[in-house]
Amino acid sequence: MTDNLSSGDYVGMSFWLISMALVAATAFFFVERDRVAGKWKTSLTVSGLVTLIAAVHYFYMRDVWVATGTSPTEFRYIDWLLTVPLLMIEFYLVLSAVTKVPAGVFWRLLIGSIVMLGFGYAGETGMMGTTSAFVLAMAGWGFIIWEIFKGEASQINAGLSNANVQGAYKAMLICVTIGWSIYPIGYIFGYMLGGADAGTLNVVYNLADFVNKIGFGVIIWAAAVADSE
Ligand SMILES: *C/C=C(C)/C=C/C=C(C)/C=C/C1=C(C)CCCC1(C)C
Repeated sequence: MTDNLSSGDYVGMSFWLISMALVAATAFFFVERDRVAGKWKTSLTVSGLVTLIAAVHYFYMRDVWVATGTSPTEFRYIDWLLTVPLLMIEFYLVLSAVTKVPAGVFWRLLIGSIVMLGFGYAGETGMMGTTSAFVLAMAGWGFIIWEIFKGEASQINAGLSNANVQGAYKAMLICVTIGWSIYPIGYIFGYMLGGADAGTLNVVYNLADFVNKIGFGVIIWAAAVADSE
């Protein structure tokens, strides 16, 4: 696909902007890894992997959009299927930087993610009714939120004596509740309320990825730097 970005294609431009921001963020997280204490290095590596995986998907998604003007749903969900579990691992890693965390925390967050994304995909591709798929995907997301607000992860965090980790945990929690809510809002407008155009849906998803992949990594980076000094 070699079609060019045309001057009025703002959706295509948003794909382009986000992909470049993801490339820059990847370089940043990998280089900054040198600056933080050993226990934080894996967290920064994972942040860089999230933005790297997303950057590559964004190159393909942009091509699909520019060439066809349709939603690159398959690439988007393959990206989410890889990056969302990696973001969930971050909760485990950030807590593990300062204490022992049982693997169950990670498994519950992973299961919630897979339920959320599996039903989201089924709804977006017409394998299921859009409303029933939405309800089930919301349940998966609710399960994640429950784990980090009230479940074992939150109890471990409450028991810590490290203000940097707790600050990062709180900011990550806000990301997963407020930042992530942009996706179901996009879905509602895209598929439920009579259906918005594909362009609106993609701009919303692109903006959400910017916040929740780069912003999420920056939160962890800031805590890691503060805790290493
Ligand atoms: C980097 C990509 C991220 C953080 C993607 C997150 C995606 C979601 C939180 C999607 C959630 C959805 C619902 C809660 C219900 C409707 C279907 C989805 C999949 C859009």
